[in-house]
Amino acid sequence: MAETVYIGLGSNLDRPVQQVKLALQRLHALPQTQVIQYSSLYRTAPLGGLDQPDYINAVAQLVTHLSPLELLSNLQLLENLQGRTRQQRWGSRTLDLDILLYGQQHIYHPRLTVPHVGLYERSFVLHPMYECSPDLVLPNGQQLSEILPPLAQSDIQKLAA
Ligand code: ROI
Repeated sequence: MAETVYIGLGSNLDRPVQQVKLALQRLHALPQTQVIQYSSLYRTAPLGGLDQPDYINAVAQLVTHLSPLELLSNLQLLENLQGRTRQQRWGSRTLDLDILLYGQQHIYHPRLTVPHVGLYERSFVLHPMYECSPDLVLPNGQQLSEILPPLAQSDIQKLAA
């Protein structure tokens, strides 16, 4: 069965705008998967270790026939292609590709937790996701629009296209 999934993209190393744009292009080549749309790019203040550069974040909406773990493996290949080494928790990274939502499913697996940990609090995920799907209902039953933090109060800034 095809599922609608949302992927979070993030980079704060090695020309992050280019890293995220390249990754968005590479999503089109995923097997058994169609890219439906993606958000603008956002410049965001680092969450966690503050002694690191700002991030570029974006969200892509896909429809896929891949299972969650197949999708994860494919995304990890793309991360590796763009020079990601397993880095410190909370540290800088050239490319992060996170499965934010996989349909309305809750997944608890040693390799994968969906919805992504922190999804409900992270404005750098919620705002780009809202741009893709303003009417989205989250797996906990909440409307995305209801939990969207005010943009003015968030450390995030939409980049010009
Ligand atoms: N902070 C921001 N702003 N964006 C990210 O993508 C991001 N990713 C991370 C941590 C280190 C939690 N901080 C982040 O993994």
